[in-house]
Amino acid sequence: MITDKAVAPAPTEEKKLTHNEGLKTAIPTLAGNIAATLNDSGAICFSTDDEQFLKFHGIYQQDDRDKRKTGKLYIWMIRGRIPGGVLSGPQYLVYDRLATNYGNQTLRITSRQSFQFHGVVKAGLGPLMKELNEAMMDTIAACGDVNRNVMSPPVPARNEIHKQLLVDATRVSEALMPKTKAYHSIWVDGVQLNLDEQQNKDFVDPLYGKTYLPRKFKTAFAVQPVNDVDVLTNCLGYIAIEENGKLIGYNLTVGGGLGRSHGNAETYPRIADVIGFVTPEQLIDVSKGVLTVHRDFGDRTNRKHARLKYVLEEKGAAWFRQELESRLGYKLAEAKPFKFTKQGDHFGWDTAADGSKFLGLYVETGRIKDKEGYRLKAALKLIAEKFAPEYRLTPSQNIILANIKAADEAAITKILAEHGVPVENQTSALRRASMACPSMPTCGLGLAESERYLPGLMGQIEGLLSEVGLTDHEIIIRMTGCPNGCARPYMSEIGFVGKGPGRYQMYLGGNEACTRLNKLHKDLIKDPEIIPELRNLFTRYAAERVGSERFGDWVERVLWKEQAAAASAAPAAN
Ligand code: SRM
Ligand code: SF4
Repeated sequence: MITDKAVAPAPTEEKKLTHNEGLKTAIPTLAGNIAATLNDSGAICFSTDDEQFLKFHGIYQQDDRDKRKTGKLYIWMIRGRIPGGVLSGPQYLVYDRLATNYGNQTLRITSRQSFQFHGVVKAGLGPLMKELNEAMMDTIAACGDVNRNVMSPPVPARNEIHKQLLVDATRVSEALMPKTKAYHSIWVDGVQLNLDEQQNKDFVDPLYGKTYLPRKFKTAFAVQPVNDVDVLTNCLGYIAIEENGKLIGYNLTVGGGLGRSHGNAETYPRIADVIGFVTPEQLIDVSKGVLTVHRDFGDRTNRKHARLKYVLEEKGAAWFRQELESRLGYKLAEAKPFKFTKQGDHFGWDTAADGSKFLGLYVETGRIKDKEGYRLKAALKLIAEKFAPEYRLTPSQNIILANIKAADEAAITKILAEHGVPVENQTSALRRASMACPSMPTCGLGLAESERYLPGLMGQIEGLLSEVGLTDHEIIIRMTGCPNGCARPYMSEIGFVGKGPGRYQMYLGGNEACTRLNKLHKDLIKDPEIIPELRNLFTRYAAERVGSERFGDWVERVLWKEQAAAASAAPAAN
C-alpha cells in the first residue's frame, strides 16, 4: 500500500540534511512568506528561502543577466503545468495575452511540453497567476521537489492510442499533484497562510508526506517507434504496448535523468532501466509506488545526488523492482519487447486517423515571438481566434495545431503565409532536429550562451555540411548553457554544454532514436574552434559513412573504436 509514511531508515550518519529539507519541514504547506512579500509593494524580491518555495508554485526568481552591470533587475519566470502539452484554442489565447500583458512579449515552449513566461516583473506576478488560474489552468508543481509536467507524444496521428496516452498522462499528473492549499490561497485569494496555525504546521501531504521528494521527479509516456518524449531520460517512463492496434499497457522504465555538474564525477546522465509491464489499471498505483521509493530512498543530504537515478544506479534495477512490488502488494509482469527508431517532430500538414487535419510548425529554440518579416506569435493568435484548433506543444520545443477541419487548411496556411511563416520547407533538416535551452539572459545557472547562440552556429554548420556534400542533412544537435542538461544534450548526436563564456564541452555519438547516451569528445572548445573541429569530423564522416549511416552512428562505429584502440596501445602509466 502506498502511504505518506517514509519506510526507509532516516540517514544515520552525521551527514546533515540539506537546507531545503529544513525549509520543507518548517513550512510543509510550502506557503513561505510569499503572499506577504507579494502584497508588499516596497519589497523588490522574495527572500532566498521563499525562492525555494516559489518553485513548487511554478515560479523562479531571476534577474536580467544582461543588466547586471547596472545593478540587479529582478524578473520572474513562470512555468505552466500542461500535461501532454495540450491546450485548447481559448487556453492558448490566455497564454498569449498574459505573455503580452505581463511578460516579455514571448512564449517559450519548453523541452517538457510546457510554456514559460519570461521577464515578468513583480507587479505583474500576482495578476498573471490569478488570471491563469481563473482560466482554469495552473502552474502547480511545474517546478520543485515534486512530479513535474507529464509528457505524452504530441502528434495526434494515430488517434486512439495517442488519445489514451494523453488521458493516462493527465491521470498520472493529477494523481501526483501535491495537495497543499497554499497555492490557491496565495495566487487565487491573495492571502498569506498563517504559518503559526497548528493545522498548517502539521500539514502532511497524503502522498508526499511532510518533506516532499528529495528532488524533482519527471514522468513521460511514449508510443513506439517515435521516441519524441526522450522517455529514457525520465525518472518514470511508460512505453505503450499495443496488440492488434489496441493499447494493452505499458513497459515501465525508471531511473533516467541527465543533470550533472562540471568537475563532479559523482554526477552523471543516466538512461532508465526497464522494470516490467504495467496495465492501465495499475498505472496510478505504480506511479505512486515509484515516486514513494524516490521519496524514501533518495539522498536528502546532497541535492546533487538526490535524483531517483542514483538510487537505481546504486541499488540496482532488481532491488528496485522488489521494493516497488512490496509496496504494490503484487508482482509486475515482465516487460514486452519494444523498439524506437527515431525522435523528433512532424512538420507540415497531415491527416489524423479521424480525418481531422494537423499542422506541425517549427519554432526556433521554442520561442514564440514576432520579429520583422516573421510574426509567428501574431499568426498563432489570429488562428486561435478564428479557428480555435488544439495547440500541442512538443518536447522538441515545436508546436502542432490539431483537430482542424479539412476545409480550414487553406485559410490557416494563408494566415501563416501573410505573417511570413511557411508551412512547407519551414527550415533545414539540421535546424528541425536541434534544441537549445534558454540560458542567457534569464537563467541564473547559465555559464555560456545557448538559445541566443545556437541559431547563428546552425547557419555555419549548414554551410559546412554543404561543403562536404551533405546539404540539408539531419544531425541531432542540442546545446545547453551549463551541464544541467535542460535541452537533453547528452542524448544528441552532437551536444554542446556550456563551460564558460564562449566555451563549451562537445559530446558526440547519440543515435537517431535518442536511446544512447553520447560521450565527451572535447572537454573545452572555444567558440572560434567549433567550426574547424566540425569541418575535420564532417570531412571524415562524409568520406567514411556506410550507406545512409548517421553521424552519431559513424562516431560510434569509427571514432570511439579508434579512441579505444589508441587508449589500449598507449603505454601504461606507472
Ligand atoms: Fe531545466 C534548472 C530550464 C528541462 C535539468 N531548468 C532549470 C532552471 C529552472 C534554472 C534554475 O534552476 O534556476 C532553468 C530556467 C531557465 C530559464 O530562464 O527559463 C531550466 N529546464 C528548463 C527548460 C525551460 C529548458 C528548455 O529549453 O525548454 C525546460 C523546462 C521543462 C519543463 O517544462 O518542465 C527544462 N531541465 C530540463 C530537462 C529536460 C527534461 O526534463 O526532459 C533536464 C534534464 C533531465 C533531468 O531532469 O535530469 C533539466 N534543469 C535541470 C537541472 C539539473 C537537475 C539535476 O538532476 O541535476 C537544473 C538545476 C537544478 O535543478 O538544480 C535545471
Ligand atoms: Fe539554465 Fe543550464 Fe538549464 Fe540551460 S541547461 S536552462 S543554462 S540550467
